[in-house]
Amino acid sequence: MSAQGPSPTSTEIHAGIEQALAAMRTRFPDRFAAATTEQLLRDENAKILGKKGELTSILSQMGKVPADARKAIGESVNALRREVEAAFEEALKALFQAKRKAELEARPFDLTLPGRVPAQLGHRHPLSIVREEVISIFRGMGFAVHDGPEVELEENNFTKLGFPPDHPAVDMQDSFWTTSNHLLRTHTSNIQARAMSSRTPPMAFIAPGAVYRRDDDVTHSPMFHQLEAFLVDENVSMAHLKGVLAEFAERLYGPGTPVRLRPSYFPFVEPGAEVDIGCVFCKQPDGTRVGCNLCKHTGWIEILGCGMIHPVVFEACGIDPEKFTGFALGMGIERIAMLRYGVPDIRLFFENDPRFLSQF
Ligand code: 2U9
Repeated sequence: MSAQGPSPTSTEIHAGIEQALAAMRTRFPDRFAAATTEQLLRDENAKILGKKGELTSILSQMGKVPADARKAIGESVNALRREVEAAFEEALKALFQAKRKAELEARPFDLTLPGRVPAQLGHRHPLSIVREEVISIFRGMGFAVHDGPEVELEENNFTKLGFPPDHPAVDMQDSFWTTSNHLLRTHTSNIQARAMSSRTPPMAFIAPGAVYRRDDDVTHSPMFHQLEAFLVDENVSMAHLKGVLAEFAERLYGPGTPVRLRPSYFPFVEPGAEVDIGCVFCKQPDGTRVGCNLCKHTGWIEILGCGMIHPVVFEACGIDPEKFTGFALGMGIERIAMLRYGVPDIRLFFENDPRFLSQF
């Protein structure tokens, strides 16, 4: 017999535990509600669920409970634990929301402030704009688009195009040689030389790309871009060439743009011609051209060169010149862009100065 009276029976212990659990269940919502900061809430949670918490101490009495009652108590304890955990998460969320609300109310948004201007968006380079426009015009006429290497054999760049070895363009001084027989292509005609050497006509394609020449002044850059058009079939005549030129001029510069051909010499064509269009800068509403600085007061502007492919070129590329004829034309993309936008110096295209590029 102890001084405190008889020790409780296991049934009494069981009842006592259930009572303690019931008391905790009614109290913990108020305890969480009274915690006004995250730390207070966490402390309160630890007092219930922590290692030395109330629920843990209740569990420590389980040893004194008869085995057949342990299952029921275990279930009650686990149920209460889940309720407390859920209530803790709820209370934590409510605290965060209240804190955010207080922050927003303390620093209200000023809806009258101007929005932040997004970083300036980039756009295509003026040369890309013009190149894509020219490509799309030729694609519309049924020409395919072909590519080729920028470092090329002398054979494909000069020999097959009928350049004699002593032609000034073949000279060391005028081209960028990488080895004794390789150079940076001086025109995109290497693409045509390759196409003719590996395939048989008919063929109609354009060859756009970068080309390299030892030149550097306001209208010449050591690297610039060409676009050549090329068509080979039986019975192709200069009339087909003129038809393509007229269509091209109208699509690029507007309906009714006049075109004229002036005889000229290029080693890979015969006959060869330079093509002018009626000046787009001094054209009057009645269609007459009064002359301006850009057309040097002639009313005409040169835009490209062209001609009928020389039989010698066909022979050098293994195509029968008795059976096939064809035309070719070539233009400098920079020149077309300079005329289009009134750019006075070709070097501006390659300096990447935002003050220049942002104008397009
Ligand atoms: C092959 C046969 C013929 C392409 C042609 C031109 C005339 C021409 C210049 C325009 C300005 C070069 O960029 S530029 O300096 N080009 O005048 N190009 S005929 O003739 C060819 C091409 C390939 C096999």
